[in-house]
Amino acid sequence: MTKSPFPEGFLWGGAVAANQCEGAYLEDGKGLSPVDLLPSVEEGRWEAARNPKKALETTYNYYPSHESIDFYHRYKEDIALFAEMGFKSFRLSISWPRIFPNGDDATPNEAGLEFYDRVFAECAKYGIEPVVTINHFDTPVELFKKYGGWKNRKCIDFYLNFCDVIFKRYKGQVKYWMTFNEINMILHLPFFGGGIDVNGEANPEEVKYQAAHHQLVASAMATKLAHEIDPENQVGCMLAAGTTYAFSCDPKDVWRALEADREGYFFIDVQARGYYPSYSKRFFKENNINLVIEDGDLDVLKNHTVDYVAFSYYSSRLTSADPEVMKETEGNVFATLRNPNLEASEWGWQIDPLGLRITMNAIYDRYQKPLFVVENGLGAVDTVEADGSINDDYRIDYMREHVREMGEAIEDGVDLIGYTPWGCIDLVSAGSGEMKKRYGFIYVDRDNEGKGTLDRSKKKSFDWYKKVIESNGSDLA
Ligand code: BGP
Repeated sequence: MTKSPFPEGFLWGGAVAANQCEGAYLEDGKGLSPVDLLPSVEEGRWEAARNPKKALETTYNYYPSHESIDFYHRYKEDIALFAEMGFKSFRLSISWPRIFPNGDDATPNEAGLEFYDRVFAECAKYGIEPVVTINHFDTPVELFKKYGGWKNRKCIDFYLNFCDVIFKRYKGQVKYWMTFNEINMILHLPFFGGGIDVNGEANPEEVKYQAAHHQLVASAMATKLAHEIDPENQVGCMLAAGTTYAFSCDPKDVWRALEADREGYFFIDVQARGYYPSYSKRFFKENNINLVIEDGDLDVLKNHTVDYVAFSYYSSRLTSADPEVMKETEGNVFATLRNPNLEASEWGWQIDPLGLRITMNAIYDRYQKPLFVVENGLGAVDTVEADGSINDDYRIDYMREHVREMGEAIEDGVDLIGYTPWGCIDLVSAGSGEMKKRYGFIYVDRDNEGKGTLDRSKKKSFDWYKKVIESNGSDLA
C-alpha cells in the first residue's frame, strides 16, 4: 500500500440521474421527462430520440424509464448501501418535471419537493454530501410541446424559477450544484440536451447554438442566484469529455482533432472563462450561425463563471481529416474511429485509463479551476452465479486503472475534488434504454423487458470500492 495522492476530504461517491433511476414517472404529480417518451433500443429508441414529434405520437410497448429501478420508493435502502461503501458524496439530479410538471407552472409541486427533502435527509444521516445536477436530460416535455424547448428564450426564466425554488428549499443541505449535465450533448442529441427538435429547420446548427446560448446564459444566471442565496454554494459546469486523438501524425488529422475538442470546450470556455472563445467567431461565420444575443447577456456570462469544472469520462476519441477513413467510425453519440491500441467494452466504448489523465491535464491546463470527475465507468453484462454472487472483475480492473490515472493526474498538479462513478447502482442506460448495460457496484434484479424483483445485491466491486474509499485511494488491490 503506497501513500495516497488523493487529498483529505476527497469526495468519493457515485452518480445517478433522476430520469434513469427514479421511475414513478407520473406519481405524486410528476410531468413527463424526455426519456419517458422513449422505448427500448429494439423498439427504436434512437429513432425516437432523434424524432421526438414522432415519439410523442407513437405508443410503444415498453418504456424503460417509467418504473426504472424504482429509486423513488427504494432510496432509503439504496442510500444505506452507498453509506455502507463509505460514500462521501452522492451525485443525483432533481427531476425538473417532478417539481414543475409543465415547466411553466406558477407554483411548484410540493409532493415532488418533499421527495428530495427525504432523499437529502437520508444523505445527511450518513454524512453523505449531495452533488446535484439541476438539469440532467430532463427539460419537461410540456416545455417542448408548448415552447419548442430551449430554442425558446423563455426557458431561461422557467429554469431560473426552478433554480430559485430548489436553491431556497435545499439551502444548507446541498452545496454542490451543476447547472446542466453534459451541456455539449445538445449538439449530438438535442432532444436529450435541450428538449428541442431540429428536424426540418433550415439551419439546424444555428438552432442548436441558439438553444445553447440560452442554456449558457441560464447557467450563468443560476450561478449568480446560487451564490446570492447561499455564498457557500459551489456551482459547476459539466462536459461530456474525452480527449480526441489524431488518427495519424498528418497535420491535417491533428488539426481535425483540435477542432473536435473545441466543439466541447466551446461550452466550458464560456462557462469557466466567461466569454465566447475567439475561434467561435469564425466557426459561426462559416456555418452561417447568427445568434440572437440580448443586451446584458455577455455581461452575465462574464461576471458569473463557474466555481469548478465537472465532466464525464468514458473514453478517448479518435478522428481523421480524411472522409474515407472516417467512414469506419463507431460509438453511439460521439463518432470515433477504433484505436488499435485500446480494447473496447461490449458496447464498443474504448477503454483508455491514460486518456483520463490526459483529459484531466488538458482541462486543468485550460481552466485552472478545480475539477470533478462526476461520471466514469464500464457498462457491462453481469452474470449472477448460482450462489447469488456477481464476480465483476472486469469492472474492478477498469476502475482500478482509472483511479490510478486520476492519482497520477493529481500528482501532475491537477486539483481534483471528487470522483462519482456513473450508475453506482444499476440503472437504465440513457443511450440504449437497456438494463443489461450495467455500471453498478450494486446489482438490480431487472431485465431489458422490465421483468425482475427489483431486489438489490452487492457485486464483488462493492467491497473493492469500499476498500478504495476507506484507504482514500491508496489500496487499489
Ligand atoms: C452520459 C450520461 C448519463 C449516462 C452515461 C452512460 O452521457 O450523462 O446519463 O447514461 O452517459 O451512457 P449509457 O447510459 O448510454 O451507457
